[in-house]
Amino acid sequence: MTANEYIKVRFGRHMNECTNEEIYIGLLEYVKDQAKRKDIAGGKKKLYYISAEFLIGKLLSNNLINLGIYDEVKSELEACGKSLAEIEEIEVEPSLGNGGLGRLAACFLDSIATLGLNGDGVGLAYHMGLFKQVFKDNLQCEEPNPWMRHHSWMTSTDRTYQVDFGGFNVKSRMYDIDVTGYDSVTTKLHLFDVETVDESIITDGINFDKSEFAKNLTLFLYPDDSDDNGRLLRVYQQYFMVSNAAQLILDEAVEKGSNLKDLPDYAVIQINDTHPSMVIPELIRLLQIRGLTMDEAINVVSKCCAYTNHTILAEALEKWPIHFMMKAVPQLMPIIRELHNRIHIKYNNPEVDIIKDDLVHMAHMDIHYGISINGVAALHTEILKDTELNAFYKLYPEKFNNKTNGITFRRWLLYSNPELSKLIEELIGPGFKKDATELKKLEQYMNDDAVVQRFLDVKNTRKAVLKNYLANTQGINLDQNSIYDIQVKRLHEYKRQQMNALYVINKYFEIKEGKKPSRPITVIFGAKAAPAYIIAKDIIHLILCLSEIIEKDPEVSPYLKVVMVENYNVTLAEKLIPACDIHEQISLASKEASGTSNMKFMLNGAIAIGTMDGANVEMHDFVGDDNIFIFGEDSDTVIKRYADASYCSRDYYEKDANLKKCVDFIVSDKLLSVGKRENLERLYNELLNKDWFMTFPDFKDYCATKEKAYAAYENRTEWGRKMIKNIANAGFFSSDRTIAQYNADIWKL
Ligand code: 26V
Repeated sequence: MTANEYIKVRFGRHMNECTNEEIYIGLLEYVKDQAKRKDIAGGKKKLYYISAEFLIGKLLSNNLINLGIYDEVKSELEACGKSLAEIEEIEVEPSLGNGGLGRLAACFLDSIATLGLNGDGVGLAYHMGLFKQVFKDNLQCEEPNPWMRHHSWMTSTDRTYQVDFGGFNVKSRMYDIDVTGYDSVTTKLHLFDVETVDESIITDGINFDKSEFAKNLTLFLYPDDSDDNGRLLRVYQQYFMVSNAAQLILDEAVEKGSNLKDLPDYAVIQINDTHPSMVIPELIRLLQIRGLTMDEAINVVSKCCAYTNHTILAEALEKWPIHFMMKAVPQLMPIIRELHNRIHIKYNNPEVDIIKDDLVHMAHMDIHYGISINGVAALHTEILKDTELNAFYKLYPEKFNNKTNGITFRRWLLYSNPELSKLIEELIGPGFKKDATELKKLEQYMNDDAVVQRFLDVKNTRKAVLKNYLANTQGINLDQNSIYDIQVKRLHEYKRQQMNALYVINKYFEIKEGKKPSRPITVIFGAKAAPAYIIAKDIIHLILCLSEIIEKDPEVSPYLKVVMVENYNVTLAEKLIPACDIHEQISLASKEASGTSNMKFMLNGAIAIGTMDGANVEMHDFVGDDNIFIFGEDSDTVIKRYADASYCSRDYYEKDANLKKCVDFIVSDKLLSVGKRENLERLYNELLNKDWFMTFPDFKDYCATKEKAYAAYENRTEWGRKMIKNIANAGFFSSDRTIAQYNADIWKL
């Protein structure tokens, strides 16, 4: 049955008599139906990828592509005078992640299904997701995002569980989303929810009564840097997630014939960051209830679990106070104490204890009682081994391994950049769609100027698409002839959006002084700040104020524009990334575990300005000095600066007149005329007295490197060659490669 026929049966009318909303609903049901007809991945052993976040983005087009019916449905729509793009506008993006960690989980699901592996995702169905960002008076405000009220891809299942907390219990229900592999099988994303959640307890903005856990368990996704109040709720959420996951895992194993002592033959569990770590004691608890001894249960679970670390930021490594655990999940504490005691006796080394100062160190539990611990880029894994987790590395060198992150090329090339995809296919054939390393064949065209020009043309096409999109959706006007210089990622001081903002100030002064750039520059930001992360919100305020001042200044605005897109999400990323000329990957070396937008930009022919951090290091290895703009201090220098506490930002400020001028501008009358004194002064003082992520030492080099990049851009053909070099070498960063490595080294499905 075609989509058209399906819709006719569903609504009793031909597609061209239906509203866009009806067509969307019809297509949603049609695709669900088509997905059901695909084989479901099978096998004795199954992977459970447990994650608090799955930032899956819109699914209609993605599923159409993976099911191989995209072109067919697109033409059917066109025949009725409709475009798939306008139907897609109806779809609401599920808001189930903060950033890279959640998007990675979504890319992984795509690759797991595409490789035909027997693996499902397990997470939570947050009713309001992460907040929706709106700008008012140049400040970020947060609003609930009721994405679930719209027609969604979730299907209710009959699977329900009881989850016990201290003093009460709830009944959960599992909802499923089909994960379609590209020309392959389907798998599932299981999202658990609880029927007692009460959306009416939300007061203003995203505030709600945090004390009534049954009413708010799955109400919101916890922003990565929240208040203390929310932290206890976070423990409840995590336990709710893993108790459901553990019950599902055991039930499915038993259904397949497991006697539970052989659980490792039936299940492998990837713990995505420490958020699902309680699955270890929970499984041990449930196995004991089902008849295993404590020794047996610990032994079995220790062979099933693997942990991925996504950050070295100490404040992000979860340590839960025992009194939180005693309140939320008292039944787990005896087990965690037992796990702790065994380690304490065995190693007699406080550094590797699980319980320290009445805090439960979740990562420590994962490492002791798991088969694997991996970092997410080569440099990151080395830093874990050498410094942060060195004591553990000495105990278990064989457990440590690297799995450099990846992205799914279906979404980030085939779907988001069809023009580029088509050009590549014309040049090297369709093989790259299944085997990303085939992109390497593009290098043979680097000296063919006519082909180079076609890559530049595709970029221009995508710049026009972005221009139209931002004009229509956010009232933003871009100059298509300008350089699109983009930094999109969560707002965090270590990612150093503030350094990019200081560069903008520097450029503003240059233009004022008559030094005009040879081509207009558009600096585009997209970033949400955690609601309680004050300085991050101040940085957003600075950027929005700069945007306003420059826009209003006729001397500067023809040459420089600052844009901060509102509510940066997957859908916006799909428009921004293909249109980008230069992307900013400017984290303080050693702090960005991997980064994944860097890979998406590279694949789309944008050139990076970046530090030797995260996966940038591996990108640099592939393309060489001429095809990426590297600057700044390296991770060894930075780690040493922290170790000897030698950094003093004020020294740099006093010694560098240009830097001083830029920093002082933050609290100038000009900025205060559009901004808030409290916010701007706080940011100014933070930089001057602390600058914990060391923007000042890298600032000069950063500015010089940007000038170099902008100058290089003017040699259009040379620039086009750099683009091809980047695209041709992006194959390594396919999540198909990453997942194949997880499977070969850890999961062994
Ligand atoms: C969490 C927290 C929690 C509270 C304090 C501040 C803070 C800062 C960051 C985080 C996020 C940690 C986990 C995370 O999202 N890591 C990101 O994972 C991506 C996928 O592996 C990776 O590409 C990014 O480099 C890494 O930051």
